[in-house]
Amino acid sequence: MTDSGGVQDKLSSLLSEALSEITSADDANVLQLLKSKYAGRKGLIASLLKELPGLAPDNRGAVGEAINNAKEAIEAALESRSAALAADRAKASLAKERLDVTLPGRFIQPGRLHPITQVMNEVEDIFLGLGFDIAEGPQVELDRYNFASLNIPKNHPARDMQDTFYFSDDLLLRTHTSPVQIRVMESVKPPIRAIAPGAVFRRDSDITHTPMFHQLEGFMVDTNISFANLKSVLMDFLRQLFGEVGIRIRPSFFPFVEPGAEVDITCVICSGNGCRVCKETGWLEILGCGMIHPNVFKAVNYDPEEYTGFAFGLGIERIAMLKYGIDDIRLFYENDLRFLRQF
Ligand code: 2U9
Repeated sequence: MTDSGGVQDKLSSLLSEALSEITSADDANVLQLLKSKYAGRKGLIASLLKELPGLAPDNRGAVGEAINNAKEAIEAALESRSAALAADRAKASLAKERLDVTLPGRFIQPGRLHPITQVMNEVEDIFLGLGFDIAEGPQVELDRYNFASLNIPKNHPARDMQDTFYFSDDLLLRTHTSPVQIRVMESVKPPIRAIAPGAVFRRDSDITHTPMFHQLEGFMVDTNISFANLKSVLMDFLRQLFGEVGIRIRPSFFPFVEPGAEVDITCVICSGNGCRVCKETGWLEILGCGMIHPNVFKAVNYDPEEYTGFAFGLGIERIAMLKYGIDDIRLFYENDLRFLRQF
């Protein structure tokens, strides 16, 4: 027979030990361990309860009740200590992670379109307004589209290894966007009114040439298209792009047009008085153009007796340089943000 006084003594020392350990616990893991040490299924309270059957029957009720009270006291202490620790943690993190909602936000530098893209878009918009469609084609081209169909014979200097990037005898990087127009004419019948904007490639590099640059070519084909139509479209375009400038048209030669011409505007830098940019002439060459050569029509199976058409081409970088007074084309491709942010 176990002595009930002995169990009571054990219980009261267990309780005071538990309460003192719980009040001095300073982290949630320690509390968890204390919970299983005292109040768990195999804890000290449970092992005291196992001693009940050994007590005199008269004492069992009172001792059992005392043990249950002690268990409840321990559980209440665990709970209140756990709440106190949680409150301490919240207070500490509030003190450490302070958020000042009145601070100004960080400025994010907005992106912008590259100046060449801006000028390209501006030129495209003018021609869209004149009723032209936009056509595109591959940058890696066949000799046939880039040269042969454009009346550029085998021995023409434009085919020279010094100008063209070749992959093989037959395959090259397009040197102009003219092959796009050949592809358009092969796929549809006139009337056609389209522009071909895009990157082109030539083996050339100095302050006015980069190996990759952008062209915008345009053409119009129908019955009875004349040089007067060409002149009117180009004058309209140049007035929209540059305002009320002087315009002159000079004869010139390109293998894919006949007659061919070049168009000048009065120098935008010196207003025609003569300066370094216009080489003292007062004029700036702005684009090339002409009436599409009958041999080009024959190459796409158009009857040159039935159809006529005009074509023109301009370099976007050159337009951008004149528009913004930039004297070195390479600035466009150095990705210096101090330069690019100005546009
Ligand atoms: C087809 C028929 C004719 C397009 C033309 C020019 C004249 C011209 C230059 C401008 C500056 C090239 O970028 S640049 O160096 N282009 O002077 N382009 S006529 O003539 C065509 C095109 C396609 C089927």
